[in-house]
Parts: sequence; structure tokens; C-alpha cells
Amino acid sequence: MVPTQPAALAERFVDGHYEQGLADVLRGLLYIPRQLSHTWLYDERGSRLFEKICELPEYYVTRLETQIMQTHAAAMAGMLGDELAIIEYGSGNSPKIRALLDALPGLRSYIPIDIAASSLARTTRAMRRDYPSLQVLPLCADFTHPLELPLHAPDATRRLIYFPGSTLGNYTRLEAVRLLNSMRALAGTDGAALIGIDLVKDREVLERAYDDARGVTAEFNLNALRHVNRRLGIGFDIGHFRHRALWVEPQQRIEMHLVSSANQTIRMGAAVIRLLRGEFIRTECCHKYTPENFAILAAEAGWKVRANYLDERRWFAVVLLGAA
Ligand code: AVI
Repeated sequence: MVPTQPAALAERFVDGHYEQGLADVLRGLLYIPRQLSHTWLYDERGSRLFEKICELPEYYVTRLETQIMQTHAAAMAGMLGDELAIIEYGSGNSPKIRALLDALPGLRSYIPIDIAASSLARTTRAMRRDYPSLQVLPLCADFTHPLELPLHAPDATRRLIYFPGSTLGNYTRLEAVRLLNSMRALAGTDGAALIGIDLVKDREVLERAYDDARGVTAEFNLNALRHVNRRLGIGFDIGHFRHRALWVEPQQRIEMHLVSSANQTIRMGAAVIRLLRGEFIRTECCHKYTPENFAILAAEAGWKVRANYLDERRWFAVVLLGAA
């Protein structure tokens, strides 16, 4: 299937992802409920909007996790020791990882992993500048696929996988177990992991965190359609969708939806998708855990909980895992 404008076509085919992207969007839209992979939320504009979300009063996630890291970094360092290489999933440069690095002055190496080369390069520059004695070894990769660490990554050192931000919650239970299992393999028998997870709490607090008063999250969600339009030459009419965030109790997750405000037809090459008024496309799932059910999930991937670090209201947790 080929997009219409030649100039845009050339641009799209250069990155080689056009056919794959189109197949991904079409497959998702043929499901009931219709869905769009959460990865479409993150083009450059989406990433900037997400940074804004992290500063919103309603979105407690980033603030609480930073606070937990700052409060408990010394205790974490005491459990871990600094004969350690830290491998961060999603490149860091945030106050969260810095709190840990500051508490581990003898730390050997830091390996930030990110699929976005530009933000990885930014992180690498900033970390090399601020931690001159630390070996910073960036790895540009998709952490949901098998990883090959940089050649000069020290072998003999214990490995700590750091996966903050409650990003694990954006994966299904099966995907989360698979991801934790691949971390377990990468960390090795004496390795450890620190995972940031968002905890189950009142529906109102959760729904507000994903549907803020300023409408930044709504714009972030709608931007997924703009991204698809731009990359794949599809004609989603943004004005015919509205953002919705819903707590789904049985699955213990927030779902972000784009609800169709009209009967509409979307053409994608030969395929024609008819959306009814009120029908929705699910764009993201954000699973919330209890410390108990997260321990079960981690155990299924070969991990054992060594410590839980929580804020006072028990809204967020940073969990230290060791090999089971
Ligand atoms: C990236 N991820 C952990 C965020 C979350 O809370 O699940 C994404 C997000 N979506 C809407 N607001 C934030």
C-alpha cells in the first residue's frame, strides 16, 4: 500500500518503517475494542507533551518516584554496594537516577538504553560531564528485544537493571513477565533490579492523573493520531475524537481512549474502517499494582522482592528485586 504524495512517500520510505507501521495500525484497528499501539504516542511532539505531563499537579507519578529515590537512595546503595554496573531501561539524566548515582560514589559504569538516538546522546553528554569518573556506555536499542551490551561493558561487575517511571505498567501482564524475565537473564544470578511501579489507589485520583484540567494529556493522546497521519499519510480527522481516561477495575488499569464523536470512515490504502459515534480506539493501558500482586508477577519472571520503598501515602513504589 502506497501513500499519495511522492515527496512524503520518499521521506517515509527512507526510514524503512512505512509498511510495518501501516500493518501495525491496521491490525490494531481491526480488533474489538479497536486499538493503537502506545508507541504511536511518542513522536517528538508526543515526547515533549509527556515531559509536560510529568510536571502537572495531577500527575503525581514522577514527583513521588523522585522523592522516593531521594529519600531512600542511601538505603538502596547500602543493599547494593558500588561494585556495580547500572543498566537503565529508557535513558536517564533525571533526578531519579542521579539520586542513586550520588549515593554510589564508587560506581564503575552506567549503561543508558534508549531507542531514541537523540535523547540518548543528550543523556550521555550530560552524564559524562556531571560524573567524570563514571564510564558511560550508551546503547541505542529497543529494550523489548534481545539486547547486546556494549563490548567494553565490564563482565565481572554485578549488574543492576533500573527501570523507573512505571513504564512496566504500559505492557500487558504477559509482556511485563517477559520483560522482567529478559532483565533477569541480563542481570545474571547475582544481579538485581530496581523497578518503579504505580500502586492501586482511588479511582478519582487515577482518572485525574490521566485527564488533567489543562488538557495536556488529552493533547498527548490526540497527538498519536497526528503522528499516524504524518508518518503513514492517513486522514484521521482529529476534531472528530475526544480523549477519555477510564479506570478499569477488573484489569486494575487506566485505559486511555480516543472516542469518536461522529460516525466516520477512515481509509487506509484498500482498507476502510467505519467508526460509529461513541466507539473508541484504545491507545494506552497503564497497569497499577499492589506490592503483593507485583511480587507474584516478579516471581513468575524469576525475581524475589528484597525491599519495597514507598511514599507516605503508599501511592508509588520502587521495588528492589534479586534473583529468586
Ligand atoms: C510512560 N508511562 C509510564 C506513562 C504512564 O503513566 O503510564 C504514560 C502516560 N500516559 C498518560 N500520562 C502518562
